[in-house]
Amino acid sequence: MPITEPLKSSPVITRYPGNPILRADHVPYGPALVFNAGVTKFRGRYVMMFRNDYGSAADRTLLPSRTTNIGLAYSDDGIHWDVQEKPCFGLHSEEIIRTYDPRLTVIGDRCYVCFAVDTKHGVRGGIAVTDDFESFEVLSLSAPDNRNMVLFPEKIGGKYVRLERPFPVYGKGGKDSFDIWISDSPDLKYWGNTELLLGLESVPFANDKLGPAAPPIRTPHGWLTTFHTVDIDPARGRNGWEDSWKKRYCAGLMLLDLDNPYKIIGLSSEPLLAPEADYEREGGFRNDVIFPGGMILEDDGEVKIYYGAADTVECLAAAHVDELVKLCLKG
Ligand code: BMA
Repeated sequence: MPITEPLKSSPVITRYPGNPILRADHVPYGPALVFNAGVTKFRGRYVMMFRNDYGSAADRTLLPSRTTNIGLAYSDDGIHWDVQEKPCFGLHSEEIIRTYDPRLTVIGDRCYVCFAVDTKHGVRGGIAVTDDFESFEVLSLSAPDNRNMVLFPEKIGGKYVRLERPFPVYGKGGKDSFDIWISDSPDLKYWGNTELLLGLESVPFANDKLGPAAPPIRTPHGWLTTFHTVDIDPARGRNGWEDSWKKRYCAGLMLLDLDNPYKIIGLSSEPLLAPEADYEREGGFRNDVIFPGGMILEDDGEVKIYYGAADTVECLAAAHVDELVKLCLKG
């Protein structure tokens, strides 16, 4: 059933007035789109790994789809970015088509990157580690189809924990209907204890699929984490560069138990962010898409949320951590 209610962003969150904070023309190697970044604070500065796709709205034979790099930018304030000269990461082989949608988590003194990999035999979720954003060691690649992985920033009960989103098409009768799952690992290589965390039916503003968004942050009340939600309406038509785009992506928010993140202790029944701003709704490759990939808790309680908008630009919004927790607990 299409979602007929208008979807609005929560009043607790404010978009940065200078959005977008990163666009294709900020990047020296000429991509068409810059979006879906992972962002964290690492060794005293903000670091962003962003997705950049090549292509053109004008030349329809060049629609972006399979031509993706991952670029790198640094910042002292989390708002203004110094984009590095070259893309920094991507797996390359006969089998691999592209690497995309990075998410960054600092654990101890190392930075871990979760990413999606399209291969000739399905979509895999990968985890790599880096100390300098120049060399990366790949620690694990999942079985297909799985992606949208995010790591918790510390071990819980002696184990690493990740959220993930497999897409069991066959088991769901051949249609999209995807949920968020959770697994743990002793070493970030071998993953198990996999359980369903959040089913699509629990989110009133989604009817198609969910996926983890930015990696969780610790609060005294629980692990706070965003997720993306998708609703589809077959009546929607052209809404971007492609002939047809029927989906809308919003951001949702939930709170997980600190000692047992397999347990949801709060879930907002309304979107945290729904597409409303021009740069989220118009002129993009795929309009009406909000795709958070980074969340940073500042010392004063401000939470910065970084998100890709319309699969075209990277944006920032902020809220106070207490307000976000309240939103989850209110239900
Ligand atoms: C998802 C992913 C994201 C993208 C979104 C909207 O399936 O491919 O990278 O932002 O679709 O196109």
